[in-house]
Amino acid sequence: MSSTIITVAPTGAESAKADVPALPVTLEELVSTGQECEAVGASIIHVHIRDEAARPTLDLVRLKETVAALRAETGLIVQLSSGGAVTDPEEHRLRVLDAEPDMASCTMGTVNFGTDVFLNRWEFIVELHQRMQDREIVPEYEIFDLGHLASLAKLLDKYGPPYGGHVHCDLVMGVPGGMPGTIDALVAAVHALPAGATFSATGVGRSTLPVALAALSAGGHLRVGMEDTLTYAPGKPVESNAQLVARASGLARVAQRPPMKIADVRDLLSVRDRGRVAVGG
Ligand code: KMH
Ligand code: ZN
Repeated sequence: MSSTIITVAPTGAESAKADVPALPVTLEELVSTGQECEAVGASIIHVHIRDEAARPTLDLVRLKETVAALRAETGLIVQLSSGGAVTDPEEHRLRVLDAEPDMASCTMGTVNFGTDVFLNRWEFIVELHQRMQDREIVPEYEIFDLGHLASLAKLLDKYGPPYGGHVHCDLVMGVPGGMPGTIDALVAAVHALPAGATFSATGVGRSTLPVALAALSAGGHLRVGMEDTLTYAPGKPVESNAQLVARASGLARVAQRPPMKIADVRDLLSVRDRGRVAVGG
């Protein structure tokens, strides 16, 4: 493995703009964030959007505008979150696919999420997986806990591989209620990946750096961003998503696995070229 996929998750659904002024919440902020992150090594953008009051939304019109704008203004692979916020109903989460992103997340099971529950029923997961197969959207299987990899094995066995045939997972580590952001947990998860799968990893909060270093050592890829990390160093708030991507690119270079070119990421993950659509087009 010669280079590193860097995914940026710039916004998430959990932080409030009022608390985190640097969080990109408007379409303009998201596009400029995408451009800045692409310039310093990101190849995939994992997108949660906000409404006019900066609250999380899965509004389909806004999602379509977002996909079109990111395609027009950046070269990034656009991955929409089908996870949304813990309060989003299943039908809204399935509807995300109608925005025809390049990729979408597909969380492989229920997990306690702080004091909330991020619910992902088996039947819902199957529906999401099958709709992505039909629409030729590449899933990123989100793994919050080791048992989610057992569910992924069962999903692939019973319902077949995703569009393009390649399996890519993202280990989301350190969520209170999920697997811890430790090297032991990462190694256990890597051992349980489907044969031939690639993975990225992200460590929430303080586990960001240990998880990134462990992922690189284990041949994995990186996800960073303000969805997962708001503190750059003790007492130092993150200034921008590009700051986190630049640090990830630096780590990848030190590991002699520099950021992967977007065209190579498309090939590796079998992401379809849906063409560039003009904003508003
Ligand atoms: N916001 C979390 C409840 C995903 O994007 O697919 C779910 C999440 C996972 O962020
Ligand atoms: Zn997300």
